[in-house]
Amino acid sequence: MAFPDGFLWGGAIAASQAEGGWQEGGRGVENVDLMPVGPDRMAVAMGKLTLPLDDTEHVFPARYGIDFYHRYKEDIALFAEMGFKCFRFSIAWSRIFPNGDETRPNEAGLDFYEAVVDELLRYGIEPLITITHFDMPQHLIDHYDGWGSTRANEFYRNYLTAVFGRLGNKVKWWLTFNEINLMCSMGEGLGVFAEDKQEMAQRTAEAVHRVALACADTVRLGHQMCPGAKVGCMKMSSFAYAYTCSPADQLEVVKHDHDMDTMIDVQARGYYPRYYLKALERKGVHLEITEEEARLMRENTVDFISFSYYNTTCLSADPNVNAKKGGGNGFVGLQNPYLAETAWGWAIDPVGFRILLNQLYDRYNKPLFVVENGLGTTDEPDENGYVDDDYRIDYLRDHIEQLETAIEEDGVEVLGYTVWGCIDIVSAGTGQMSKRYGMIYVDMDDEGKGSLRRSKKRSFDWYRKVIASNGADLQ
Ligand code: BGP
Repeated sequence: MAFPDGFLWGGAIAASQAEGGWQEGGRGVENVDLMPVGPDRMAVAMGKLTLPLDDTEHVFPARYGIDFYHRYKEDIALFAEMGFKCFRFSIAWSRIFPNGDETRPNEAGLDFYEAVVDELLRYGIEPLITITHFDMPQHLIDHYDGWGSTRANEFYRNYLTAVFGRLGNKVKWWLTFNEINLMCSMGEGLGVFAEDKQEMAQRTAEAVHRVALACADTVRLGHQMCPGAKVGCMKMSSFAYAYTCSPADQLEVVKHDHDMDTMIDVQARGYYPRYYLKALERKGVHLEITEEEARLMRENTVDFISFSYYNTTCLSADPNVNAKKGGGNGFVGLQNPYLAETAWGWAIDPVGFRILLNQLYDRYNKPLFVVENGLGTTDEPDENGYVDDDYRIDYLRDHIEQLETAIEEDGVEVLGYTVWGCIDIVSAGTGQMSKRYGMIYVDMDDEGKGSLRRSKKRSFDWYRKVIASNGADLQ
């Protein structure tokens, strides 16, 4: 059998897309609370538009999510019924440090996560915790420029210490920053803003370096404070093909990969890749790395590599290429004429999944963990809330088959597989609820209206059988 004993089948969510309860338990305001559903969402994320906290023109889904904050017991019971071995969720930083710069943690926030962990363990489900999934206390952005601040590492260390201190004896699996390559690809994602281009480049590199140090700190403290802990990094897959076999197109792919690999290379190898340092030099950016920092990074590399995989894309060096723009997670290239697409225009590419698994394993020679994969689309429930989602089963089956082949035929070492949005949650990219990934339907619309009732889709029973047979029964 391809899947090893103890393979961690399960599902994944993130705090800002599921929890809600934004003003409960002492939680502070976060950047994600100010991101509305609809066309203004990305402008806010990019710092081009600032909405006041009391804005009434927009709907802000991170404030209510799917109310996991109050319903986690009911939801975890459903995950247990599916037979989950593992459940990935993230901690909202502002539940632990509401403003981010306090010296003592908010105990009520820690209580909440400990209760979630205890509930999972009660069913024998391993928690897999993303320490930071796109969120940051808004106070740190307003008053300290986020990761642009020289105090950012001190604040983050307090956060890590509080979380590991409370959960370290119960949780073995940890992830540093979600999709760190996306988060670090623009200064705006780090809370850094500057009018002048050169200044922005300099400040972004400094902020990125603080994030790299925070990752090393996470591994160091995680190993120190959590017995037997495994700490991994998390990459947005960003897999691109050359649009044609022209060498110029292939070179575009190499450059793109460099951009996307930097933060994973750092965490896996313990130092910056030369292509990154050369790129900084070309931009006239000076990055100072002290001997102590270099040692911290060198001595605290991650134990495994995790990643999200939804789609692939294509790149061309020709600005006038006759091809349509494609959609995709986090990064947009050209449409691939060989592949079908989802309703949101994301190319469906199960073989690309196998290729990526091979590439990552060849590059890092560390175990992999697939922590996000799934189909985001609309569902039509019947009057009982049941959804006949064969299309979702097809997507998942095709990907799991390729995963199996990568393990069995290519010898890739994989620790687990968690379906993204195993219960319907709010989309990170668009803020829509109508873009659903779940095997559990949640009755709520894009405005946040609905009964929030949970009901099973056809994929619920299908996934239960997949897990029960350890991947042998995919029918
Ligand atoms: C990744 C994120 C998730 C997630 C997923 C699907 O980028 O880590 O938070 O939501 O993609 O994207 P979307 O929600 O935009 O469909």
